[in-house]
Order: sequence, then structure tokens, then C-alpha cells
Amino acid sequence: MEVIQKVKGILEPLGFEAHPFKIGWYNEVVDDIFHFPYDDDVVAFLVVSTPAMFDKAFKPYICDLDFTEGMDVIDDCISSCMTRVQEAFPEEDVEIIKSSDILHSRRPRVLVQSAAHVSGAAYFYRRGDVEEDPWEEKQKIAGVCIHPKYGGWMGLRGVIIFRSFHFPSLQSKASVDCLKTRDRKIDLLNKFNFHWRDKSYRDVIGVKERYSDEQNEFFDTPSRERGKLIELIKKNWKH
Ligand code: B12
Repeated sequence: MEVIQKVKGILEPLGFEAHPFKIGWYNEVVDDIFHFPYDDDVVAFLVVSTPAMFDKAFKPYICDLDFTEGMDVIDDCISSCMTRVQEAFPEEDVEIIKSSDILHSRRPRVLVQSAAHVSGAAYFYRRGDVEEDPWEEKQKIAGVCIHPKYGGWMGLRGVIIFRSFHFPSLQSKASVDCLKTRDRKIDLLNKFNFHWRDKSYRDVIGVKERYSDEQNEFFDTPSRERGKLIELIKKNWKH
């Protein structure tokens, strides 16, 4: 399909993946309060940043930027990349929703993990996937997505909805359960919920690529202290 190829053609060279899904598939799994008020066969894309995004999109982005204290440069870069898709379709009604977009009620505007699962981008492991789970009933156990190539070394950045593009025959792609066993699912959920800082949840499968040391250092540094790192990247960056 032309639209799908065009969206991928814009985002993939920037280190992103774009996975199409129908709004109906998403609305079917999430509670009513999270539903998008669009027809079931309206097409949207779940946008995933791969480890390559840092070099392919982020570095060029900040090299052209006058950085000032307080800017969220990663979020701004993601917005700028997703906006390129919107600009490439002036005749379409395109809505961009980032994973960081929060409503007044403090609810996220999109549940990117559910979108990742229904689009086939990454399997969303939830407590409900574990039979006779080992956790206290009252314990809140957050779910986590694992990408078949990058494990947990990726970001679920948001969705792009083509509000007037209906595609009833879009075929669904099942997300791949790379873990399979109950023990491995429990291990993953324990790592994500209780040890996420050590990043071990990202490596529960063999991965094709991880974040570079430079990228890890950047993400591990609080936003307000990133100025020096940005200067360093700018100095070393070759166009
Ligand atoms: C709020 C939030 C937090 C909060 C609360 C965490 C929580 N999960 O409750 C806090 C600040 C604590 C937090 C922390 C972290 N977070 Co956080 N967080 C979010 C955010 C913005 C919203 C999550 C949320 O509130 N969901 C609402 C609940 C109700 O949704 P839910 O539990 O998924 O329930 C739905 C599903 O179960 C679905 N459903 C029901 N049945 C079925 C059946 C099927 C088959 C399917 C598919 C779905 C489905 O319906 C339910 C809703 O009706 C998301 C981004 C986003 N916009 O989605 C990131 C996100 C979940 N966080 C993420 C990460 C990485 C983290 C941290 C590691 C910190 C970090 N940034 O490095 C820590 C981990 C700590 C932890 N244990 O959770 C990633 C996870 C990536 C991944 N691989 O899955 C996300 C997706 C951000 C991103 N852009 O990548 N986070």
C-alpha cells in the first residue's frame, strides 16, 4: 500500500520503525476510556525508535539546534520526525500522539504498549499472561514490551493516525512471543518492575543491537544536566 510504504520511507532512514494497525484492533483490547473515537478500519502507525535513532535522527537534530537549559531535546526530536510524516501528507487528516502526551485527567492519550502489541511491533507481556502468578494480589505489576530484534533496547514513541484513511483489508500481524515459558515471563516482569534501573529487562532475549555507551550515558543523565553532553556531540559530529 502506497501510504504505508511512504510512511516507512520517511521514518526508517531516521532509525524508526512504523507499524500499521487498525484503530478497531486497539479499541478492542483497551478499556473504553482509552478508546479513539474513530472508525474501526481507520489506519494508524505505531512508531518505535531503534538504537540507530540516536545517530540517524537525534545527532543531526541537535547539531542544528540552539540548545537552552530546560529543553527536552529527545522529545522535541521525536516530534520533529513525526511531523515530517504529517507534512508529507498535506491532503490527509493526520494526528500525532506521543507517548508522553497526557490528558488533563493525567491519563496518557495513547497506550503505546497495547498499540505495539496489536500492530505486531512488539509483544506486550502483562501480568495476565502468567498463569497462577507469584505476586501478591494487591501488588501492581506493570507490563512491558519486548521487540523481537531489539528486546527492550527501543522506545515506543507514539502513534500517527490517518483519520480519513480507511483500509478495511489491512492484514494483522501477530506480535512474536519470544519468551514462551512462564518462568521467563515472570523473570521479565520482575526485572522490569523491581530492577528496571539495571536495564537487565532489556536483555531477556538475544538482541541484534543495543544502545551505544554514548546513548546510554545520555539517557542516564537527567535532562537538566545534558548541556555538556550535547556540546560534546555537536563538537564530534561529522555531517
Ligand atoms: C505512566 C507511566 C509510567 C508510570 C507508571 C507505570 C505504570 N505502568 O503503571 C511510572 C512513572 C512509574 C513509569 C515508570 C517507568 N516506565 Co513508564 N510509562 C508510563 C506511560 C506514560 C503510561 C502507562 C500507563 O499509565 N498505562 C495505563 C494502564 C492502565 O495501562 P495498562 O496497564 O497497559 O493497561 C491496559 C492494557 O492492559 C490493555 N489491555 C487489556 N487487555 C489486553 C489484552 C491485550 C492482548 C493487550 C495488547 C492489551 C490489553 O488495556 C488496559 C487499559 O484499559 C507509558 C507510555 C504510554 N503512553 O503508554 C510509559 C512506559 C510504559 N514506560 C516505560 C518505561 C521504560 C518506564 C521505566 C523503565 C522508566 C524509564 N523511562 O526508563 C519505568 C519502569 C518502572 C515500572 N515498574 O513501571 C516504557 C515501557 C517500554 C516497554 N518496553 O514496554 C513506556 C511504554 C514508555 C515508552 N515511551 O517507551 N512509567
